[in-house]
Parts: sequence; structure tokens; C-alpha cells
Amino acid sequence: MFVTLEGIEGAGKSTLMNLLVQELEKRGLPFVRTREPGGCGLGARLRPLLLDVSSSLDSRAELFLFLADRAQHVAEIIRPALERGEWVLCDRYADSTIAYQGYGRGMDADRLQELNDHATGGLWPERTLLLDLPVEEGLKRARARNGREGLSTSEGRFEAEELAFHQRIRQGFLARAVRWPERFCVLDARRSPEELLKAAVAALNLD
Ligand code: T5A
Repeated sequence: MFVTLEGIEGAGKSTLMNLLVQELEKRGLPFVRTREPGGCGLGARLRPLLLDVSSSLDSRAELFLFLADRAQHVAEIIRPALERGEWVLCDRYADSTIAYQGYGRGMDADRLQELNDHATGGLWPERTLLLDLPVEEGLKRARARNGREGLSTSEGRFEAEELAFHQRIRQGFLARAVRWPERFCVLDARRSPEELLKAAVAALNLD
């Protein structure tokens, strides 16, 4: 089962992922927990280039770095795990590219869909949990966390973008959820982590 978690900055993906992993462990289900960018060796090297505030990347260069990370990640980590019959829980995947580089940066979403098909060999998740909340709330959470953990410079490049950029991304994710209702489950990320976990467990038929 291939599951992705998506959402704007500070939506609570990592927090929900930590809780979901415990549910899979309790049930004895084998799984791989991973993320993008940075879920494989190549991605770990690309992540600082993509997220450090000092990186000045042309938006096409940014796009192809995310796609390169994804192609390698699918080949090296995701597809082998699925072939072994394991669950794959991935924090961000192709929907993030279409939301951020498409809706956020203004690139053509249909073309990005095709590029993602090419990068992944057509591998899309079976279920996507979209954590949705107002942009102001998400950014507040993300900036507070980055400040606390000393990540404001090393991982803050997208958080530093203007509010309208993040609003387009939120709308982009929601538009994708309307287009693929059977794959997406939209969760109100203003709820508590425990309530979100309950909803996620139900959405993944784990209860
Ligand atoms: N990107 C990524 C692209 O542009 N294109 C792409 O193709 C891809 C794959 C990656 C960046 O790259 C961009 C998108 C991103 O900008 P990242 O690694 O996803 O960055 O960033 P993270 O820092 O991991 O993720 P976020 O900033 O989006 O945060 P999370 O994981 O959604 O949120 P989390 O769990 O760390 O929570 C943030 C804070 O809120 C609190 C937590 O305690 C934490 O302090 N919190 C809650 N508070 C109240 N109620 C809840 N339910 C809460 N859940 C969490």
C-alpha cells in the first residue's frame, strides 16, 4: 500500500506520520517511512540545495532537482518496498510538485503531471492524506518549529515565500483532491493530532 501525506507548510505531516507509524507497528505491518526531498542518498544531497534560504535556483532547475530526487527515490526505495509487499508512507510526493511548482510557481500543471509520470514510471499513491488548514496558521506553526529547531536558514527557503504563493499552493492541493476524490482524503489539520490520527486510521482501513 503506497500512502502519501501532503499539505502546505506546517500542516502537521511529520506529526501525523509519527503517530501512524506507531499504528502500523502495533498491527505488525511491515512498512517503510520516507520523505521527499531526501528519502534516498541522492535526495539527501539535493535537500540542502533545495531548502537552504541561500540557494538561488531558477524555477526550472528547482523542478528538475525535485524530479531527479523522485526518480531515484522510486527506483531505489519505494518500488522495491512495494514489491516486497510492504507499506510505504511518504511525506510529500508528486502532488507537492504540482502544487508548489505548478500552482505556486505558475508552471503548467498538465505538463508537470506528465513529467511526474515519466520520473516515476507512472507510480502514483493509492491513498493521499491531504492535511488542509489556513495558510497563516500553517506558516505560523512551521516558523515556530524552525525557530525552535534552528532550521530557519537551512530549511526555510519555501517558508520565506509570500503569503499569496502559499495560498495558491493550498488551492492547488484542494483542486487535485476534487479531481481525484477516490485517492485523496482531505483532513482538517486544525484538529488535534489524536483526532487526525483517528481519521487517518479510518481512511486507510486500519480500524
Ligand atoms: N517541495 C517539496 C516542492 O516545492 N516540490 C516538491 O516536489 C516537494 C517534494 C520540503 C519543501 O519542499 C517543497 C515543499 C516544502 O516547502 P518539507 O521537508 O516537507 O519541505 O518540510 P517539513 O519541514 O518536513 O514539512 P512542513 O514544514 O510542511 O511541516 P509538517 O511536517 O507538515 O508539520 P510538522 O508535523 O512538523 O508540524 C509543524 C508544527 O506544528 C505542530 C508541530 O508540533 C510542529 O511544531 N503541529 C500541530 N499543532 C497543532 N495541531 C496539530 N494537529 C499539529 N500538528 C503539528
